[in-house]
Amino acid sequence: MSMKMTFRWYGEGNDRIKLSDIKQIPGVEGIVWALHHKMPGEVWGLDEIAEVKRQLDEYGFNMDVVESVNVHDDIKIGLPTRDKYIENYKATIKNLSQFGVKVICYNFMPIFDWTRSNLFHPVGDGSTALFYEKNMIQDDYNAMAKYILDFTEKYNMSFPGWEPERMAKLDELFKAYEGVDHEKLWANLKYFLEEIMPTCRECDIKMAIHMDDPPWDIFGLPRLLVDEPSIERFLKMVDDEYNCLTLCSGSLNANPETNVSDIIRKHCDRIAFAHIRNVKHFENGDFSEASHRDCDGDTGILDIMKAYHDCGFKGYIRPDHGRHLWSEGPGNVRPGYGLYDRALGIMYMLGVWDYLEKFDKK
Ligand SMILES: [Mn+2]
Repeated sequence: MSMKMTFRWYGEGNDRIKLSDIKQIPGVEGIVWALHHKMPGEVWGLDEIAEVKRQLDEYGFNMDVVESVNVHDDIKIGLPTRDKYIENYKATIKNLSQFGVKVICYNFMPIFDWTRSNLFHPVGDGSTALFYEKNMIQDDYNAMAKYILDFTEKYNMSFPGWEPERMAKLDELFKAYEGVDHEKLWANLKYFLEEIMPTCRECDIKMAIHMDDPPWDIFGLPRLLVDEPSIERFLKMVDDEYNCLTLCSGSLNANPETNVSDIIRKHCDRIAFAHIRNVKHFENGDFSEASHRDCDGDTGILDIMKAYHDCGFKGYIRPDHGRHLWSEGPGNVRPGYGLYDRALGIMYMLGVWDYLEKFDKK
């Protein structure tokens, strides 16, 4: 058994890409999915999950990986009400297990999910990509949130982790996180994982935490999963085979000091899910997302594929964000999640993988 290629899809009526289009990309076995209308903390119902299964079954895709079941802020803050939301999380895990789900990707970032300053930055060849301008993401969280929310409102979209209901209460949220420093957040993450691990074991579902993106504190909020030492700390803190990683090469390599392939070689047995993406760095600390081709960025896509191959990786892989190509642009594409560049990324990754399988078999 080898690694399994997947493709992220935002669901019927929420994603312009059709399952029938994804079916034509060679090698895709599964859809990385979620119930995107659910607020963090809500239980995912059996009927709702069954409906997605029906849609995916029609094309022969598995639904093994969910991204994401979002964690309620009260759990991250460590409020007494967290226990209620943790019970709900367990109920969702149990319901997902009835449909054969194997991996739940989630993150433990306070308030903001992935953060960028420009969603359609010109790459130079006519395409656009997500861009991070370091100077723009420092003090004024309202300006950054306004940029993202104006976009989602204008084009009638929602981004996971950027629910308008939550974002409307940003000042309140920041107040609630006062006093939640790195150590407090680590403790709250440990509490959450220790509570749910028995359910994960019983249901045979791996929890796979996504790295923080970008991998450093923003707006004074602590971020935990940022480099190799913090990954090591995380895995030792709850040393359980169901406590795993979604290793995101692009998130980690936003810090050019981080060597992603070294992390893969060290922790491969605990990587349940791999996000593969390339990042191009600029001297002033800005970065742009790039095509999956190794030489188009600095992340080391060839080294990453080789590391997974050498380790005999059997988990799930997906291309992470792609550029927006050809006619894709604001209004007709979900930023980072167009069809074409992610399909090209899959062909590049499978090309490398097939070559290694044939000529570099250990
Ligand atoms: Mn990712």
